[in-house]
Amino acid sequence: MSVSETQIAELAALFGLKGKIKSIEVVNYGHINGTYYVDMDDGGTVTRYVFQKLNIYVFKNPKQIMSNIEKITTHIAKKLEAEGKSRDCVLHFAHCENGKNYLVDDQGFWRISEYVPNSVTYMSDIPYDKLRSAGRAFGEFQTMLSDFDATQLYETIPNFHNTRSRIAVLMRHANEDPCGRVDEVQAELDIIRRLKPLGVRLNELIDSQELPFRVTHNDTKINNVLFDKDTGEAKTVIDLDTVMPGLVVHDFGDAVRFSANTAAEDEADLSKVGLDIEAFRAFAEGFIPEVAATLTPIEIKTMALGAFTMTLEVAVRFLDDHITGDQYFKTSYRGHNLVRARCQLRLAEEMYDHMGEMNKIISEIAGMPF
Ligand code: GN1
Ligand code: MG
Repeated sequence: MSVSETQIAELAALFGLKGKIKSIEVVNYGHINGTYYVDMDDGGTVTRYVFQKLNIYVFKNPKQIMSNIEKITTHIAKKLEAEGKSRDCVLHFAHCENGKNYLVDDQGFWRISEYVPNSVTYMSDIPYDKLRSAGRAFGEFQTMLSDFDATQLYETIPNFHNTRSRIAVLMRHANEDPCGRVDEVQAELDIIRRLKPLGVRLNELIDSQELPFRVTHNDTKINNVLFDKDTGEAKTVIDLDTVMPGLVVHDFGDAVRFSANTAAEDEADLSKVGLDIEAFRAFAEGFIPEVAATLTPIEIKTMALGAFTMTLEVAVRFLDDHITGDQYFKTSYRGHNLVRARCQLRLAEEMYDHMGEMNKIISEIAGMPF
């Protein structure tokens, strides 16, 4: 995907940005949207902006996403202001003359946010103190939204973290075999069948209304946290596309899935993949104390289950994308989604085997026997 300088200049003008384009850089972190850093030079003062073209295959209703984001960022900004905290702790989006925080052109659906200055992200080998700090940031994000009225939000991707329905969709596609790729994934389908009873446990607790929905982030990869370059502390939670009603344990779990893997999310050598229990502990030490007071005991008791469930679920999603022709996640090579699925399945198995150990750590941190 490429974008021309003329087009970026047109967008900059329509969003009312000042100055001339100095440079454009393609950013390759996320698996979904197209992202560019654009430096604008206004008489010698250079300001960086993040231009994003939303993936409308994934986000069928991008205007609803931007409506959610507007409400959430306004809510958080007001709280930060009341507490006298820095405005960098929440993203700011540019608005066009008509007051909208997005623009549709012949290329797609665009939005622009201000780049948070002096910030850095981490992808892998994240030091434990940084994980602890990221845990605090996601925990704080959760509590800042604890009094937000969830009925104001659109459910932008229905069933996003409905693990049972994700597995059902995968099995249906496995039967249909639209790309002739199902023969090569029988072993993976067997692992999913074996892990499914525990994988749908959160669904059962939702059905029985033992677990409450809250406003959650739903995409808590550690590279969705910006750290301050100088202090090393996490300061801003980004990627607000999937903020909608969900389980707090999904947010905890997805962060652990990403950060407590001894290997990258798409490691092909499965002997390198495993659970880094100290990384798990570090993230939990940051997250749990921030949220504990607002949660019910069962939400705390299912944190480790959340980690296992999110890992299994994303494996299911990667495998589903592989057998249906790689339409959802961006891939770098043929078979990339299968490699990702295998890696995540191995990690899910590891978590399954270490559930007792993970629960013990949560129980210690929360000061709650279970
Ligand atoms: C996608 O956009 P990004 O890369 O932060 C995906 C998440 C997955 C993740 C796996 C909207 O997140 O749900 O967990 O890839 N986002 C969406 O790396 O589907
Ligand atoms: Mg995302």
